[in-house]
Amino acid sequence: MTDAQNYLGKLVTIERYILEQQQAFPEATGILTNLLYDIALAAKIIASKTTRAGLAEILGSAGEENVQGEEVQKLDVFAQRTLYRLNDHTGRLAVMASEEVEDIIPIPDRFPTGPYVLVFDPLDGSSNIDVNVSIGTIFGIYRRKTLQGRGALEDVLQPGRNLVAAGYVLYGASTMLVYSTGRGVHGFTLDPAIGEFLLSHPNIKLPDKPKYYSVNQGYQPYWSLGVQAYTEWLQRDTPEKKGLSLRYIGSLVADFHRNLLSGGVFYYPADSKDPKKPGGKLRLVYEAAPLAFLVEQAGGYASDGARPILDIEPQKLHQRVPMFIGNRMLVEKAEALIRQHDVHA
Ligand code: AHM
Ligand code: MG
Repeated sequence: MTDAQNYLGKLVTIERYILEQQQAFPEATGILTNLLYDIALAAKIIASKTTRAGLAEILGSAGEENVQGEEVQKLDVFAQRTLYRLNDHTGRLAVMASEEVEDIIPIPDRFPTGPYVLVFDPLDGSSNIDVNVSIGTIFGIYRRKTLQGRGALEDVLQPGRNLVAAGYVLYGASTMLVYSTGRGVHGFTLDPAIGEFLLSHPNIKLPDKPKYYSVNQGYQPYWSLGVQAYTEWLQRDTPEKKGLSLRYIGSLVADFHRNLLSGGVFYYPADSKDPKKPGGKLRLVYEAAPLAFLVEQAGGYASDGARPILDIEPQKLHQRVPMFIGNRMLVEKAEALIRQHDVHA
């Protein structure tokens, strides 16, 4: 019986599912399991705030404070603080790093450290927050490399291949948490009535027949010849596939999630529009590597146009990287056309 059949029609909470997965590893300490619970809890807290996002200013009496006397926080700041506060004192982490924070985030001296490293983008798709369009949280978990003490930069600067778990939370029409610990990709939908994430998408695999390509086509004039040729190839019927439809939300998590379920490719290539950002827009550590881990677990592939995202050793915390991610056949075609048109251009 497949995993999916096994769980069909059953009410399975994320807690129970993670615990059952852990039981396959008798040597597991439970630390990773608890870390995943903490992230699920953070997701619920952030989700409850996102559904009230537009109300903050109305409820706030003087603009700066809401009715409870709390400062009205921007959602991304709130998400950052929530993830930090739930994880700084648990003894499970050596260090954290966030897209919102310039340096690594140490565990305060008064708390114990643990064996794992948490990297996250607390609220991705910031341009969509104010217009009530889906946004997301992305996270990755590594084992620490340093042997003792507070974690260091080298614990964070690991290639995606070393990830032990990764996932995202999508705050959309419903809230979903999708994660992998290297044994398939599993999706849970939050039932707000009972406050539980319930298993809704066990063992997600990319469909064989892709439907969508997702890219900010507004930058087309600034793309390389290879990326232009690739886009044109995606649009046409070819022996490998039917021509794909364009869908672009501008929230990485939402665009990735849709393509994961429907098949397709998302790309954010380098472009010549902003000379300050020659390497694309997305961040290797917080965005590209965790999603690359997930896509491989779902049978797909992620590349920077030349090599697997998962093989890239980050040199800097906030390093940007071009990214092509989705069905393997589609991403390999991007590599081929870039090789053909750009490499010796
Ligand atoms: P952010 O981290 O500032 O939110 O930026 C990342 C977002 C991604 O969610 C999305 O894929 C991309 O930026 C969209 O960028 P653009 O508006 O250039 O298409
Ligand atoms: Mg981001």
